Amino acid sequence: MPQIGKSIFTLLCLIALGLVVSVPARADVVYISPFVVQPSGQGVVPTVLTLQHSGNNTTEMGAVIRGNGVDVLLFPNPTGDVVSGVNSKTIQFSSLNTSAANLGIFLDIVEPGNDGALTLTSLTLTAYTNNGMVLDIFNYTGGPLLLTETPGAGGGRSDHVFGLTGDQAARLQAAFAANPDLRLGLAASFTGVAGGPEQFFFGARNVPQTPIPEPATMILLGTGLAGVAARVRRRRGVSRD
Ligand SMILES: [Ca+2]
Ligand SMILES: [Ca+2]
Repeated sequence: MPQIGKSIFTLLCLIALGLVVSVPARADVVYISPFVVQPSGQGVVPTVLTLQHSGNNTTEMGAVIRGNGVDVLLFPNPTGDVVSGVNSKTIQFSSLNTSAANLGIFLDIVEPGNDGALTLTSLTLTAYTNNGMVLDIFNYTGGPLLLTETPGAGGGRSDHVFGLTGDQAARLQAAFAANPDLRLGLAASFTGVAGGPEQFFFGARNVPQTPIPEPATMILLGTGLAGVAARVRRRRGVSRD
């Protein structure tokens, strides 16, 4: 697609995201911290958006929105970065069993490139009714954010988490109280992408993180287990030698 056409298409997508109704976008989504949850694959966590860059393209962008009672995928990139099916779908807020204040937008990076990092350039959480009316829009406006994948992780393990500011969480909670069918959609974009797919899923932020053993710890752990096994064998008078 020519550059001008791409720009217009991107603009149309942004209009579809933010200007369908006159809800002003605000700086409401904030980066919280690294956060490791594992497993975090399909069917285990409520995945909302999965992006996969194409070929040598180093950007990833796309969105899943709600319209007329069905989910709609938006592909601002002509390469089509949104992975369809269960990988990208709006999520009913009630199914998350968490408060808006405790809502986590988890990111599972898969970035096997040299730097193991990518840069998040935008992130927008949108609340809809089930039939697609926009209730509220929450934007990350913190500027380009360099994010590194948890070493040795790959897919199926989240790396970072975002959340809502306190006052905006209260807005979402109020919208949910008034609209029990409230659904959440997501839009995101990255640069510096060499791998993928990148997966976003929702969850509670007050869950325990998955401990990631350091390599040295794992060696010690292995040695310790071998020692325990040897003692057990001696105690039982069993020898495999
Ligand atoms: Ca990961
Ligand atoms: Ca990278």
